[in-house]
Amino acid sequence: MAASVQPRLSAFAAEVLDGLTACRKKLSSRFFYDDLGSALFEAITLLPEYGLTRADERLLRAHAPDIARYTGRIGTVAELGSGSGKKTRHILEALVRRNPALRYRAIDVSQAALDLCERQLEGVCEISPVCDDWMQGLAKIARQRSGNDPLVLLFLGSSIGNLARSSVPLFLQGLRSHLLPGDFFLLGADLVKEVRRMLAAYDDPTGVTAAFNLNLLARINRELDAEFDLRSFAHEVRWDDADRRIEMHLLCCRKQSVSIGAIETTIHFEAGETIWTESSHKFTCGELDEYARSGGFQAVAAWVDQEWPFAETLWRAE
Ligand code: AVJ
Repeated sequence: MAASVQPRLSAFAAEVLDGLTACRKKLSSRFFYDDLGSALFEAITLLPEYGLTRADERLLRAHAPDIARYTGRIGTVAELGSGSGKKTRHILEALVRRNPALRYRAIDVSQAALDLCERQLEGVCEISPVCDDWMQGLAKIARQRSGNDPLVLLFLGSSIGNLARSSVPLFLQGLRSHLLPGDFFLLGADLVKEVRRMLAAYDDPTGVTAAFNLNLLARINRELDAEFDLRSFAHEVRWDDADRRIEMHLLCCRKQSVSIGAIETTIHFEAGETIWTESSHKFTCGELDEYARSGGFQAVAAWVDQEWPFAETLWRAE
């Protein structure tokens, strides 16, 4: 009999197989952002309880001229994740004044996200997006640099919070390896604040964040031919004081088995068992300064929002 040809699993299918057959079930928060998930995240940024995005934008709007004063004339602004373009506009407008030939290079795996961002920022400066994962996209930009003007790398919105704390130094060293001495790194990071406020930011009463979390199971149903009954799972949010992070879980409310066609597997759940779907770490300013050093950067300046403790920190590559 001819050996059957096993189609290679997609990254999502491989993650679902790994994560749901582990002894503590988990799924990577990377997979939240399909079209519906991205739309739900945009809705989250409008929630009164989720102060993070507004704090980030307030800081960039208020301090873009200060940031430009520190960086001076810049040739390229690169960004990890394209975002909506709304926050980045402030930085680009301040920097293009010092260099009309400024080039903006957003890096994202989603072409749709890049298209949207490009439309939002049309006319501000030259835009050339890079559709790739962060590290490879940055490597490409490093190879294609021309001229002697330094580069500013943006990593906004506390996306860094999704990384495990222990993996942050290596991640930063990876970024640093694609930069030259004199380049800059602008990092937006959410700070530790009252537990009550942090929990509310991830557990809004309208249920938008719950929908964002549950959409991960809906996505498995849609893309991997599975039969999750979404109504038997509940959104759960925890604060881990030791690791200073918000955790999101999907709590299984009854004992059940769920078949997932694309990976030819049935997953068993006990009542009360959870799937861990996200960690959002929260930082202190001192900790961010230490990260700068561990990554081969020197902390140059930091701005903190008064309404919603959130930090914008500017580092220079050593
Ligand atoms: C986009 C990763 C910064 O962790 O706060 C929002 C995602 N998750 N609500 C965060 C998110 C639940 C967000 N980041």
